[in-house]
Amino acid sequence: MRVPDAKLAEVWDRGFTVVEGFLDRETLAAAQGGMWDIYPTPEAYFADPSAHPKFARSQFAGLRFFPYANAALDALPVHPDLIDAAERFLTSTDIEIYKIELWAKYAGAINYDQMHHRDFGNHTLVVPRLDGVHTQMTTFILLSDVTELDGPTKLVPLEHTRDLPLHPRQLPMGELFDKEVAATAPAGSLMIYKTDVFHRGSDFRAPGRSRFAMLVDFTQRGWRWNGKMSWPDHAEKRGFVEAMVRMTPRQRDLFGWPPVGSEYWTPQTIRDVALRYPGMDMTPYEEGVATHATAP
Ligand SMILES: O=C(O)CCC(=O)C(=O)O
Repeated sequence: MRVPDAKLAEVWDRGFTVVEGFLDRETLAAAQGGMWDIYPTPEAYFADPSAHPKFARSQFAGLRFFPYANAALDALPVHPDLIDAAERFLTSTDIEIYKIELWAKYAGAINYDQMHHRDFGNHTLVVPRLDGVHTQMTTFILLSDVTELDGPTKLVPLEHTRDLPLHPRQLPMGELFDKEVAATAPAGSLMIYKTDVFHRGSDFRAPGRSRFAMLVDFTQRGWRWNGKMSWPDHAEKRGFVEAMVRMTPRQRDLFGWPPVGSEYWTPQTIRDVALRYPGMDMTPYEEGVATHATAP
Protein backbone atom coordinates (compact mmCIF):
# COMPACT_ATOMS: atom_id res chain seq x y z
CA MET A 1 0.00 0.00 0.00
CA ARG A 2 1.01 3.61 -0.51
CA VAL A 3 2.44 4.98 2.73
CA PRO A 4 0.14 7.88 3.69
CA ASP A 5 1.70 11.34 3.87
CA ALA A 6 0.54 11.58 7.48
CA LYS A 7 2.69 8.57 8.37
CA LEU A 8 5.78 10.15 6.80
CA ALA A 9 5.01 13.39 8.66
CA GLU A 10 4.90 11.34 11.87
CA VAL A 11 8.47 10.16 11.23
CA TRP A 12 9.59 13.79 11.17
CA ASP A 13 7.54 14.77 14.22
CA ARG A 14 7.82 11.73 16.45
CA GLY A 15 10.86 10.01 14.93
CA PHE A 16 9.08 6.84 13.84
CA THR A 17 5.86 5.39 12.51
CA VAL A 18 4.27 1.99 11.90
CA VAL A 19 2.23 1.38 8.75
CA GLU A 20 0.00 -1.66 9.12
CA GLY A 21 -0.97 -3.63 6.02
CA PHE A 22 1.97 -2.32 4.00
CA LEU A 23 2.50 -5.63 2.20
CA ASP A 24 -0.44 -7.31 0.52
CA ARG A 25 -1.22 -10.92 1.54
CA GLU A 26 0.39 -12.57 -1.49
CA THR A 27 3.64 -10.59 -1.25
CA LEU A 28 3.88 -11.31 2.48
CA ALA A 29 3.13 -15.03 2.07
CA ALA A 30 5.71 -15.40 -0.71
CA ALA A 31 8.39 -13.62 1.37
CA GLN A 32 7.57 -15.71 4.44
CA GLY A 33 7.81 -18.87 2.34
CA GLY A 34 11.23 -17.80 1.07
CA MET A 35 12.58 -17.46 4.60
CA TRP A 36 12.46 -21.19 5.33
CA ASP A 37 15.24 -21.83 2.82
CA ILE A 38 17.40 -19.56 4.98
CA TYR A 39 16.18 -20.08 8.55
CA PRO A 40 14.63 -22.94 10.51
CA THR A 41 10.87 -22.55 10.83
CA PRO A 42 9.81 -21.77 14.42
CA GLU A 43 8.48 -25.34 14.67
CA ALA A 44 11.81 -26.79 13.54
CA TYR A 45 13.82 -24.48 15.80
CA PHE A 46 11.81 -25.04 18.96
CA ALA A 47 11.65 -28.79 18.35
CA ASP A 48 15.37 -28.82 19.18
CA PRO A 49 17.10 -25.46 19.82
CA SER A 50 20.38 -27.26 20.49
CA ALA A 51 20.44 -28.27 16.81
CA HIS A 52 20.76 -24.55 15.92
CA PRO A 53 23.52 -23.30 18.24
CA LYS A 54 24.56 -20.45 15.93
CA PHE A 55 21.58 -18.32 17.00
CA ALA A 56 22.96 -18.31 20.54
CA ARG A 57 26.29 -16.81 19.52
CA SER A 58 25.12 -13.18 19.54
CA GLN A 59 22.00 -11.06 19.21
CA PHE A 60 23.03 -10.51 15.60
CA ALA A 61 23.61 -14.16 14.65
CA GLY A 62 20.27 -14.24 12.80
CA LEU A 63 21.26 -11.47 10.37
CA ARG A 64 21.58 -12.34 6.67
CA PHE A 65 22.53 -9.80 4.01
CA PHE A 66 21.03 -9.28 0.54
CA PRO A 67 20.73 -11.18 -1.81
CA TYR A 68 18.64 -14.17 -0.67
CA ALA A 69 18.52 -16.27 -3.86
CA ASN A 70 14.74 -16.08 -3.63
CA ALA A 71 12.62 -13.94 -5.95
CA ALA A 72 10.06 -12.94 -3.32
CA LEU A 73 12.62 -11.91 -0.71
CA ASP A 74 14.88 -10.15 -3.21
CA ALA A 75 11.91 -8.13 -4.45
CA LEU A 76 10.99 -6.73 -1.02
CA PRO A 77 13.70 -4.05 -0.69
CA VAL A 78 12.70 -2.64 -4.09
CA HIS A 79 8.94 -2.84 -3.53
CA PRO A 80 7.47 0.08 -5.52
CA ASP A 81 5.61 1.43 -2.46
CA LEU A 82 8.80 1.39 -0.42
CA ILE A 83 10.68 3.27 -3.13
CA ASP A 84 7.81 5.74 -3.35
CA ALA A 85 7.84 6.29 0.43
CA ALA A 86 11.61 6.79 0.44
CA GLU A 87 11.42 9.29 -2.43
CA ARG A 88 8.75 11.30 -0.65
CA PHE A 89 10.43 11.12 2.76
CA LEU A 90 13.86 12.01 1.38
CA THR A 91 12.31 14.58 -1.02
CA SER A 92 14.37 13.30 -3.93
CA THR A 93 14.38 10.62 -6.59
CA ASP A 94 18.19 10.52 -6.43
CA ILE A 95 18.30 8.00 -3.60
CA GLU A 96 20.03 4.72 -2.88
CA ILE A 97 19.59 1.67 -0.68
CA TYR A 98 22.54 1.47 1.69
CA LYS A 99 21.57 -1.56 3.78
CA ILE A 100 19.43 -4.70 3.41
CA GLU A 101 19.32 -7.26 6.21
CA LEU A 102 17.01 -10.12 7.06
CA TRP A 103 16.86 -10.82 10.78
CA ALA A 104 15.56 -13.88 12.59
CA LYS A 105 15.29 -14.04 16.36
CA TYR A 106 14.16 -17.04 18.42
CA ALA A 107 13.08 -16.79 22.07
CA GLY A 108 15.62 -18.22 24.45
CA ALA A 109 18.49 -18.36 21.95
CA ILE A 110 20.03 -15.33 23.70
CA ASN A 111 18.83 -12.27 25.61
CA TYR A 112 17.90 -9.74 22.89
CA ASP A 113 17.52 -6.77 25.28
CA GLN A 114 19.53 -3.75 24.23
CA MET A 115 20.22 -0.33 25.69
CA HIS A 116 18.75 2.67 23.89
CA HIS A 117 20.92 3.83 21.02
CA ARG A 118 20.75 5.86 17.85
CA ASP A 119 21.59 4.03 14.64
CA PHE A 120 23.72 6.71 13.04
CA GLY A 121 26.83 5.28 14.75
CA ASN A 122 27.39 2.82 11.90
CA HIS A 123 25.35 4.64 9.20
CA THR A 124 27.51 7.77 8.96
CA LEU A 125 31.02 8.86 9.84
CA VAL A 126 29.68 11.97 11.49
CA VAL A 127 26.20 12.81 12.86
CA PRO A 128 22.84 13.41 11.13
CA ARG A 129 21.80 16.92 10.22
CA LEU A 130 18.51 17.49 11.98
CA ASP A 131 17.14 20.12 9.59
CA GLY A 132 15.96 17.49 7.08
CA VAL A 133 18.89 17.77 4.71
CA HIS A 134 20.25 14.38 3.59
CA THR A 135 18.27 12.44 6.17
CA GLN A 136 18.53 8.65 6.15
CA MET A 137 15.33 6.58 6.23
CA THR A 138 15.61 3.30 8.14
CA THR A 139 12.91 0.65 8.00
CA PHE A 140 11.80 -2.75 9.30
CA ILE A 141 9.35 -4.77 7.20
CA LEU A 142 7.77 -7.16 9.69
CA LEU A 143 7.52 -10.69 8.33
CA SER A 144 5.91 -12.13 11.47
CA ASP A 145 3.33 -10.78 13.91
CA VAL A 146 5.04 -8.74 16.61
CA THR A 147 3.19 -8.46 19.91
CA GLU A 148 4.52 -7.38 23.31
CA LEU A 149 5.71 -10.97 23.72
CA ASP A 150 7.73 -11.06 20.49
CA GLY A 151 10.67 -8.74 21.20
CA PRO A 152 9.28 -5.60 19.55
CA THR A 153 11.58 -2.71 18.75
CA LYS A 154 11.06 -0.06 21.44
CA LEU A 155 11.44 3.57 20.43
CA VAL A 156 11.53 6.86 22.33
CA PRO A 157 9.40 9.61 20.79
CA LEU A 158 11.51 12.62 19.83
CA GLU A 159 9.62 14.89 22.20
CA HIS A 160 11.68 13.34 25.03
CA THR A 161 15.11 13.64 23.38
CA ARG A 162 14.95 16.50 20.91
CA ASP A 163 17.02 18.78 23.10
CA LEU A 164 19.80 16.25 23.79
CA PRO A 165 23.02 16.51 21.79
CA LEU A 166 23.55 13.61 19.36
CA HIS A 167 26.59 12.34 21.25
CA PRO A 168 26.68 10.06 23.20
CA ARG A 169 24.49 7.90 21.01
CA GLN A 170 24.05 5.08 23.54
CA LEU A 171 22.42 5.35 26.95
CA PRO A 172 23.03 3.20 30.03
CA MET A 173 20.76 0.14 30.20
CA GLY A 174 17.39 1.18 31.58
CA GLU A 175 17.60 4.86 30.76
CA LEU A 176 14.48 6.18 28.95
CA PHE A 177 12.76 2.78 29.31
CA ASP A 178 9.90 4.68 30.97
CA LYS A 179 9.40 6.74 27.80
CA GLU A 180 9.66 3.99 25.18
CA VAL A 181 6.87 2.81 22.86
CA ALA A 182 6.77 -0.78 21.58
CA ALA A 183 6.41 -1.11 17.80
CA THR A 184 3.89 -3.95 17.90
CA ALA A 185 2.11 -4.72 14.63
CA PRO A 186 0.95 -7.59 12.44
CA ALA A 187 3.15 -9.27 9.85
CA GLY A 188 3.32 -7.19 6.67
CA SER A 189 3.61 -3.90 8.56
CA LEU A 190 6.35 -1.36 7.86
CA MET A 191 8.18 0.51 10.61
CA ILE A 192 10.02 3.66 9.54
CA TYR A 193 12.37 5.61 11.81
CA LYS A 194 15.26 8.06 11.66
CA THR A 195 18.86 7.45 12.64
CA ASP A 196 18.77 10.07 15.44
CA VAL A 197 15.93 8.29 17.27
CA PHE A 198 16.70 6.38 20.46
CA HIS A 199 15.41 2.83 20.16
CA ARG A 200 16.42 -0.69 21.15
CA GLY A 201 15.83 -4.35 20.50
CA SER A 202 13.96 -6.08 23.30
CA ASP A 203 13.82 -9.64 24.54
CA PHE A 204 10.95 -12.08 24.13
CA ARG A 205 8.51 -12.29 27.02
CA ALA A 206 7.36 -15.87 26.44
CA PRO A 207 8.98 -19.11 25.28
CA GLY A 208 8.45 -20.52 21.82
CA ARG A 209 8.14 -17.09 20.16
CA SER A 210 10.11 -15.86 17.16
CA ARG A 211 10.46 -12.64 15.16
CA PHE A 212 11.39 -12.16 11.50
CA ALA A 213 11.96 -8.83 9.74
CA MET A 214 13.68 -7.33 6.72
CA LEU A 215 15.55 -4.08 7.33
CA VAL A 216 15.96 -1.74 4.35
CA ASP A 217 17.66 1.65 4.66
CA PHE A 218 17.65 4.52 2.18
CA THR A 219 19.64 7.71 1.82
CA GLN A 220 19.90 10.56 -0.62
CA ARG A 221 22.93 10.14 -2.84
CA GLY A 222 25.84 12.45 -2.61
CA TRP A 223 27.10 12.60 0.96
CA ARG A 224 29.94 10.09 0.94
CA TRP A 225 30.23 9.98 4.73
CA ASN A 226 26.84 8.20 4.91
CA GLY A 227 26.41 4.48 4.14
CA LYS A 228 26.84 0.96 5.39
CA MET A 229 27.00 -1.78 2.76
CA SER A 230 29.01 -1.70 -0.46
CA TRP A 231 26.97 -3.51 -3.12
CA PRO A 232 29.91 -4.51 -5.34
CA ASP A 233 31.15 -6.47 -2.32
CA HIS A 234 27.96 -8.57 -2.53
CA ALA A 235 27.81 -8.88 -6.32
CA GLU A 236 29.37 -12.31 -6.45
CA LYS A 237 27.07 -13.83 -3.86
CA ARG A 238 24.61 -16.54 -4.85
CA GLY A 239 21.45 -14.99 -6.27
CA PHE A 240 22.82 -11.51 -6.96
CA VAL A 241 22.84 -11.95 -10.75
CA GLU A 242 19.28 -13.27 -10.78
CA ALA A 243 18.10 -10.48 -8.44
CA MET A 244 19.54 -7.79 -10.71
CA VAL A 245 18.18 -9.47 -13.85
CA ARG A 246 14.64 -9.44 -12.38
CA MET A 247 14.79 -5.73 -11.49
CA THR A 248 13.83 -2.73 -13.58
CA PRO A 249 16.50 -0.13 -14.43
CA ARG A 250 14.99 2.10 -11.71
CA GLN A 251 15.29 -0.62 -9.09
CA ARG A 252 18.89 -1.39 -10.08
CA ASP A 253 19.71 2.29 -9.83
CA LEU A 254 19.00 2.10 -6.08
CA PHE A 255 22.09 -0.14 -5.79
CA GLY A 256 24.29 2.30 -7.68
CA TRP A 257 23.89 0.54 -11.04
CA PRO A 258 24.58 2.87 -13.99
CA PRO A 259 21.29 4.45 -15.03
CA VAL A 260 19.81 4.51 -18.52
CA GLY A 261 21.54 7.28 -20.47
CA SER A 262 24.74 7.15 -18.39
CA GLU A 263 27.96 7.64 -20.31
CA TYR A 264 29.03 4.34 -18.79
CA TRP A 265 26.90 2.52 -21.38
CA THR A 266 28.76 1.83 -24.60
CA PRO A 267 28.41 -1.07 -27.04
CA GLN A 268 31.28 -2.77 -25.18
CA THR A 269 29.85 -2.39 -21.66
CA ILE A 270 26.39 -3.45 -22.86
CA ARG A 271 27.81 -6.59 -24.44
CA ASP A 272 29.92 -7.56 -21.46
CA VAL A 273 27.36 -6.71 -18.76
CA ALA A 274 24.88 -8.87 -20.71
CA LEU A 275 27.40 -11.71 -20.47
CA ARG A 276 27.86 -11.20 -16.74
CA TYR A 277 24.08 -10.94 -16.16
CA PRO A 278 22.55 -13.52 -18.53
CA GLY A 279 18.91 -12.80 -19.31
CA MET A 280 19.02 -9.09 -18.49
CA ASP A 281 17.02 -6.95 -20.93
CA MET A 282 19.67 -4.51 -22.16
CA THR A 283 17.27 -2.64 -24.47
CA PRO A 284 16.83 0.38 -22.16
CA TYR A 285 20.60 0.80 -21.95
CA GLU A 286 20.98 0.40 -25.72
CA GLU A 287 18.36 3.10 -26.26
CA GLY A 288 20.25 5.29 -23.77
CA VAL A 289 23.44 4.90 -25.82
CA ALA A 290 21.53 6.01 -28.90
CA THR A 291 20.33 9.08 -26.96
CA HIS A 292 23.71 10.20 -25.63
CA ALA A 293 25.43 9.32 -28.91
CA THR A 294 23.14 11.69 -30.81
CA ALA A 295 23.10 14.49 -28.21
CA PRO A 296 24.64 17.72 -29.56
O1 LIG B 1 15.80 -5.69 16.52
C1 LIG B 1 15.31 -4.64 16.90
O2 LIG B 1 14.12 -4.53 17.20
C2 LIG B 1 16.17 -3.41 17.01
C3 LIG B 1 17.62 -3.73 16.95
C4 LIG B 1 18.50 -2.53 16.96
O3 LIG B 1 18.07 -1.45 17.17
C5 LIG B 1 19.93 -2.68 16.69
O4 LIG B 1 20.47 -3.79 16.74
O5 LIG B 1 20.59 -1.66 16.41
